Parts: sequence; C-alpha cells; structure tokens
Amino acid sequence: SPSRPYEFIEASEPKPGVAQITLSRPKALNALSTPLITELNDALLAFDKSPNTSAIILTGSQKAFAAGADIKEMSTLTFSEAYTTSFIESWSSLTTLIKKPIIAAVSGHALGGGCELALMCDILYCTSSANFGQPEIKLGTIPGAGGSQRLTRAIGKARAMDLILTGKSFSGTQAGEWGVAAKVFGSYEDLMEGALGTAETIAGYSKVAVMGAKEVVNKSQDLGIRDGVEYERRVFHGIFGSEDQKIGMKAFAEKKKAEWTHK
Ligand code: CO8
Repeated sequence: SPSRPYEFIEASEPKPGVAQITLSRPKALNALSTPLITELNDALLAFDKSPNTSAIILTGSQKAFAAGADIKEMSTLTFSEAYTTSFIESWSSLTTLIKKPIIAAVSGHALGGGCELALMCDILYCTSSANFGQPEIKLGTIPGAGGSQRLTRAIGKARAMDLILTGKSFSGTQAGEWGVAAKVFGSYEDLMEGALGTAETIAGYSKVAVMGAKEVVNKSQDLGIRDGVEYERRVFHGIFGSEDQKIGMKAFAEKKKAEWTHK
C-alpha cells in the first residue's frame, strides 16, 4: 500500500479489498498539476501491487473531481519543453500500467484533463449535477490527454465534435443518457455509497478473473471485432489454468460459497 505522505491526494482503504484515492487540492479545484499526477501514479501503482487491493475508487471533492490540467503550470510551457519532457505522457500510466479496475466517482467539475482522467477509468459513476466538458478551445488549445479519442468513442463523433469545438459542458444526467456514465446518482453521498458498493462487489470475486475481465473489455477499444474476440478467447482459455476457476465452478456445483485463493 502507499507508504509516503501525499500533499495533493489522500489514499485510504475504506473496506477490505477496496482502495480509494481522493484528489485533494481544494484551492485549485483539484487542477491536475505534474506533482499531483506524480502522486496519483505512485498511489495507483502501490495499490495495483498490493495483495490487499482488488478495486480502486478514484474521486475528488463534492465540488470538483478535477477542473483540468493546471492552466498556470501550462501557461508558459514551450513546444520544446512539452516535446522533450513528454508532457502529459505520464498521465497514461493509469491506462497502461494499472491492471486492477478503477471506478471514477465524479461530482462537480470534470473539465478538460479532469474529464479525460474520468474517461480513462474503467467504470464511471457521477452525480446528476456533475459538470463534464472539454473547454480547452476557450484557452486556445485542444484536449491533450485522450479526450478527442475517448470522448468520441464514448458519445460518437457528432456530439464530441459539437462539444470540443464549442467548449460547452454536459451534465451528469447527459453523461448517463449518452453512456459515458454507467450510473448517475442524485446526491454526492449516494454516489460515494454506490461506488463503494460496486468496488466491494468486485472485491468479492477472484482477482484473476477480475483483472482478466478488465483486460479483455479494454482490448475492445483497440482491436477490431475479429481480433478482439480471438484475444478474449485466448485469455478465457488461460483462465482455465487458475485455481479460482476450479474453485468457482466446484462451489457452484456443490451450492457453496466460493473461497477464492486469487491464484
Ligand atoms: N488550473 C489551475 N487553476 C485552476 C484551474 C485549472 N484548470 N481551475 C480552477 N483553478 C483555480 C482558479 O484559478 C482559482 O484559483 P484562485 O482562487 O487562486 O484564483 C480556484 O481554482 C477556484 O476557481 P474559480 O474561482 O474559477 O471557481 P469557480 O467556482 O468560479 O469556477 C470553474 C469553477 C468553472 C471550474 C473554473 O475554475 C474554470 O473554468 N476552470 C478552468 C476549467 C478549464 O478550462 N479546464 C481545462 C484546462 S486545460 C486542460 O485540461 C488541457 C488538458 C490537456 C491534457 C492534460 C494536460 C496536463
């Protein structure tokens, strides 16, 4: 589990098997500065490695999930600096390195990089009044952490183009209707309870199956249907090599509760 003290995030373990990372930079509405992203990656990697963690909740405050990349940090950045330091590249750690499911619980603003961060997660829950958007155009720039790609896949080109070219926001209710959010809640308390309940459900299953399921669903975003189905079948075959597949099916036949070994 994460060991060092953090300045811009809080890391906790609210239930057995469930980790929570709370973005906590209230003075800047959780603007995603490089130091914040460094801490986020550090905590995510620690929970991903921890044998005690099965699912991770990523949230902000009631007022803001995250109001974007840190505009003050970026304002003087030059092309050479951005290019030579691979600015933003480390943001992708969340999608490339973390094998355990991440549930985004979004309340308040999720703008620019904040919207992109939520879209990188595996399950997105939000409040009906959440405020999503890619307002980069208003700052003379464009989405830079996958927004043009992930939002477009999630809601289609027509809506994504409309939003990204105008900088208009969309509500949590719309996110639910458009399929960006899997569930929409009436209040912040219900949102957090819902996210925790889902994380606990996931933590009640075999880690081998959970991580395999996450991997194959995410592959559907990169592969064509033929390669995707083949990839799924390879992983499915592989899971017959786990102890937990034997345990789960034996427990079903014996009408008992499965006691997973996570092996
Ligand atoms: N960066 C830095 N500081 C911010 C940011 C931000 N993105 N958002 C808010 N803050 C700061 C404000 O400057 C203010 O600080 P201060 O008190 O020192 O003046 C404090 O947070 C509170 O903000 P407001 O007073 O503006 O609060 P309001 O409730 O009036 O408004 C809004 C809330 C509507 C969210 C407003 O703050 C806002 O419009 N913020 C900017 C939203 C935005 O444009 N986000 C996109 C940023 S660009 C981006 O994300 C590019 C992504 C590229 C890939 C990732 C790159 C790292």
